Amino acid sequence: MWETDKTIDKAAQQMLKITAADGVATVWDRYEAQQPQCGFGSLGICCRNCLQGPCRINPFGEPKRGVCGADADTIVARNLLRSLAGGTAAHVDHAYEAVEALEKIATGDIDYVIKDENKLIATARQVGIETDGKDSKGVAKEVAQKALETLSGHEGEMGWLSAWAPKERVDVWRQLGVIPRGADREIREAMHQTSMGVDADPTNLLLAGVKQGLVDGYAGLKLATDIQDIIFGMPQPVKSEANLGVLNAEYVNVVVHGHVPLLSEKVLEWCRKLEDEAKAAGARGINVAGICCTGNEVLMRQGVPPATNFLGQELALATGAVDLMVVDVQCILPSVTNVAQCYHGDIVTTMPIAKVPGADHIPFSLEEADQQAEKIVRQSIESYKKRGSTPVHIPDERALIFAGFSVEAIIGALSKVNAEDPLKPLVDNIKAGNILGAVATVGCNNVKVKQDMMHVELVKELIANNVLVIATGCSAHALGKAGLLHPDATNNLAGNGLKAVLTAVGEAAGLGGPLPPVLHMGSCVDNSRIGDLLTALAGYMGVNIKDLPVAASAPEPQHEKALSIGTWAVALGVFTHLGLPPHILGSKAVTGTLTDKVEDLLGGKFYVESDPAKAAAGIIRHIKDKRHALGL
Ligand code: CUV
Ligand code: SF4
Repeated sequence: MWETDKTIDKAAQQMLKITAADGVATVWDRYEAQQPQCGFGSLGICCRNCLQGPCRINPFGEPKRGVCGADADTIVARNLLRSLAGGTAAHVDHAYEAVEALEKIATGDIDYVIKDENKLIATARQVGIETDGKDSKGVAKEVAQKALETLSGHEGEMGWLSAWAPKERVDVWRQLGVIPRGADREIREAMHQTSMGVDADPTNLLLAGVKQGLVDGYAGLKLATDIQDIIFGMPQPVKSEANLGVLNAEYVNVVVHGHVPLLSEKVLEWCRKLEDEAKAAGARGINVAGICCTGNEVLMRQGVPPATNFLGQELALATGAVDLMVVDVQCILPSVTNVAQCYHGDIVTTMPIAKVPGADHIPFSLEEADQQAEKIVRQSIESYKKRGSTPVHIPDERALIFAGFSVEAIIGALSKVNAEDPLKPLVDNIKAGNILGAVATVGCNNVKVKQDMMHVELVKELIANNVLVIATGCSAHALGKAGLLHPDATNNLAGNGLKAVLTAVGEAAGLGGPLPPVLHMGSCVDNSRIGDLLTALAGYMGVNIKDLPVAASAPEPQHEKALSIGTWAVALGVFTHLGLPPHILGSKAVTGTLTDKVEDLLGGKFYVESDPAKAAAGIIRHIKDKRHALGL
């Protein structure tokens, strides 16, 4: 049963048998072909930042220094800072796309609209814009202007951070000298700082890493979420289904994959508009499904079913039922074109910075988004016509899920229990111990971990112990496929205290049953929603975020983005579990700082544990300690 060693997802297991029988390589095969992976790289003690290298440090003896004299601590810290800058750049560039769209909406140059005026006004006020007597386009213009300062301001404290971060945190960060200026300046500085012959001080490099975490949190995640909510609307609870069984052989199947909803929302619109053309081509209609975080975006706001998470992207194509996969940026395996060629379906890239050999490229622009989305959807119908006798294997696996839990939606549900004071029922139940604490599970799949296993086993253990779980990213996908985004999981798997609370809230909110034990809060950039929730909870309880009985976990982290998000969480004061170590173990100093000493400075730290039961125990121990310190 080799396929059960690779993934716990039953649909993925079926598809792996098919790709193996057909001799089509997947991410798991390529991982095997990479064994053994380089020990120096794994430990982070390889440097190729200048042409005198590459230099490698021998962890067991000589040489202890690179050609220039850099030692293991310097090299590890420098490599980590570069990774953090890489992850941060990805989120900030994503946020920039949304800001640019808002700016062009304000000037009337594009066919997007403002869907959530309330969020626009609330955002404007929070960042210090006077809104009285201004129309929404005028306000949008000023919000976009402020956002651009956060992205590219060269001096002063980052506006989006000042507007949203709790005062206690700002003081801590100011003391450490890590409050960022504009995002672009900080990312540029990190690249400079890590270039040959600049910074050799591991502590200074790690503090610069904290700064990147703050850039990621405020100029990446928070800014992207805020602007996307303004343009596409605030998520509200939706019902959907997850896993490859959401593909339908009788329909034209379009898969949206990547991260930025500017394109996927338009594609969805055009799939609805061109339904009749699909029918004329012999299909029953057009079926849209999502992969990775753009899948989460259109799930949260439109109920589009997620087909699979990161490790399943090739397997979706191997069903033979995907007529077209349209991608934007991030987490796209270059191998998708090869798999599509072996089975069926067109791969369409859309962004100037993300092309894949063998794919069709239809450049996306805000000005011509409609024409391009129309073209893409038409191409999917043409591709459907060519499906012909391609064998189609769609695993009969799909789980019912609930998603769309923005902070506003959660408060909305709680206000059905207490309209005047919606956070009171939640906090009362935390204080009474019915809810032990809360954990956010976030982030990716990683081929080094059996797909979804860490996410699912960890969360089952947490909810059985009355820990409320909120989830985003590929973690939410994993939990959805495993049935944990559904009220039945509350009834069957949650501890009695948690079950009682979720049932009371669910019934008051008119769901006719409990809320799911895991609340799906969105994509990776929507981790900002988790930050907002923690800020609100701490404010309500009159304590600091670092004192709350909460934790974060990236059980199967893969992308540099997961590291920058995790660093932001630690900077907020959150105990942050990683199911795999980053490439830092070659420096005892760096590892010791991040998993221990940093707690004295920031209140949060990293905790690495790859066994789900042990990780759950470690997280629960932390939550109990925090409860104890609060006198609970
Ligand atoms: Ni942004 S970053 S594998 S899609 S969560 Fe999924 Fe989420 Fe990690 Fe990529
Ligand atoms: Fe080697 Fe120093 Fe150059 Fe890195 S920067 S490759 S350690 S000489």
